Amino acid sequence: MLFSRIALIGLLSLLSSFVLALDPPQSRVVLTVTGKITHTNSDNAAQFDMGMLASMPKVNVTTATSWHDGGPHTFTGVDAKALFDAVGIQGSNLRITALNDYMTDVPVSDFLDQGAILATHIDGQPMSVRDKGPMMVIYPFDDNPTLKNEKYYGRSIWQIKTIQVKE
Ligand SMILES: Nc1nc2c(c(=O)[nH]1)N[C@H]1C(S)=C(S)[C@@H](COP(=O)(O)O)O[C@H]1N2
Ligand SMILES: [Mo]
Repeated sequence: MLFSRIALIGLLSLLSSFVLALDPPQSRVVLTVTGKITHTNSDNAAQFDMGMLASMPKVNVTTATSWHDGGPHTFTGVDAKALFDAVGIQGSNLRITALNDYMTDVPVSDFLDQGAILATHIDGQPMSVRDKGPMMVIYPFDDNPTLKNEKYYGRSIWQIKTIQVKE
């Protein structure tokens, strides 16, 4: 009886580790998530290549921004909720760092309540590094003009490289 209970617990934890497991990246890592997360695929980090990001649910925001010419553009990105679930997020703040070492803190709630997205595509095309890619935080500025201020401009970080999940 005791043995079967131990066996059952062992089986369940084995199953859940399969269900929760994050596959290792197969090509160049474009995003590394660290900090307060429970699902990792390398040393204390969850690493993503473009294929892994592409396989996640997508969200769109159509808006003009101060950094993109020619009026509104449609930005497409990974559904932040899916990314947060994939890493087993345990905190409510993100310290995001860019390739140029620019850094900003973005509350998780900006993605869940303010409609911010982690954009990887503009008008259907992948965002190249010279075009503020591979990933940029985009807020729905046109839908919600109260976002048009320095607080949210400062959080609109492009060329994202790492996300550290904090308390
Ligand atoms: N990667 C990266 N993202 C960034 C910045 C930066 O220097 N590098 N500057 C931030 C700040 S402070 C603001 S106000 C906005 C606009 O910066 P800009 O006015 O220099 O275009 O982008 C934000 N995103
Ligand atoms: Mo700024």
